[in-house]
Amino acid sequence: MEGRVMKSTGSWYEVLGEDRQVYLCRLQGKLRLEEVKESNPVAVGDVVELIIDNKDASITEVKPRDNHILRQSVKKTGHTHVLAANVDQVLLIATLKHPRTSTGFIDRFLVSAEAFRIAQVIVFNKKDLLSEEERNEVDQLQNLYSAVGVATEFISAKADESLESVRELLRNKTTLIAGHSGVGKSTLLNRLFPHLKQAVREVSDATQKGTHTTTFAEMFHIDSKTFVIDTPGVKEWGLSEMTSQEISDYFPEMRELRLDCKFGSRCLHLTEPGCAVRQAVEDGRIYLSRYDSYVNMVTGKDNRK
Ligand SMILES: Nc1nc2c(ncn2[C@@H]2O[C@H](COP(=O)(O)OP(=O)(O)OP(=O)(O)O)[C@@H](O)[C@H]2O)c(=O)[nH]1
Ligand SMILES: [Mg+2]
Ligand SMILES: [Zn+2]
Repeated sequence: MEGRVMKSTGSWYEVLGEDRQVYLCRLQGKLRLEEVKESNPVAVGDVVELIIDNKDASITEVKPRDNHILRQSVKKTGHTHVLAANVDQVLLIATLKHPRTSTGFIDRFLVSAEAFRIAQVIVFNKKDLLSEEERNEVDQLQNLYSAVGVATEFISAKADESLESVRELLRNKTTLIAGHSGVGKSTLLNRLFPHLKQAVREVSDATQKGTHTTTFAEMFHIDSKTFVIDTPGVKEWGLSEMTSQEISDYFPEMRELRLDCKFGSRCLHLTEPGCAVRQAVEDGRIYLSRYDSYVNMVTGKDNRK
């Protein structure tokens, strides 16, 4: 029988079978040995083949993935960790404060998603905590990101009565929800789908820096075609495997102008003469904060904030 992995703790897997039952499975030994590159051979979102033998269920095969999202392994063993597989879009929750999500972080996140060829959405949360002025700041960020083709929303997961627009974005897709610890990922999921009961930290935010409420990526089955994946808060997204050239290609507004640069596709838009990208920044056609993020990424100063 085919199934989809909902949760993995390393040795046990929760798999939703075609019969709508959830099975607690182990990996068949052979499968475990074959895998070398990644620290986890089976990830949340994987489509797998199951055998159910009396009371024991095991995963015998992992079907080819449409895509996957990698994360640098926490233990820095050189192994990468597959955070999730077969994802239609990633939804980044960002907050102006409690905690602050920097534009540098947002841009690194978008670049990684571009690299995995996965569509992106940004939801700015905690509107209820913001002053008029701060709300204007978020409005401007929304303009900025819609200009580069990213859908955005501005909400309060806690105070808004209707979150219909967000629910609409998730419909009939597999969405990975990402963002720093404390931005409200689990809160939003609980509001949208109250039966999920995700653990939410109910304490004063500021004193609890660095604690994570959600510790494993976990996928929830909302209806036959809608899945959402809650993830633990991330501090950084690895860019280590990308060349400068690739990074510039993952900024769509720069990719578009690259052939207008004097040095064409060899231009890194740093100090080269006749650079169309730098000209566009000067003319205000490319946002300065995006260009700054780009420069920080390629010069490696800012890879892990
Ligand atoms: N004021 C306000 N607080 C919110 C809002 N959304 C979430 N919070 C609070 O922010 C805190 C963190 O929320 P969580 O949902 O646990 O955050 P998370 O992103 O799941 O965090 P991790 O699981 O650690 O990655 C909780 O105290 C929530 O009540 C909001 O829109 N407004
Ligand atoms: Mg959480
Ligand atoms: Zn250039």
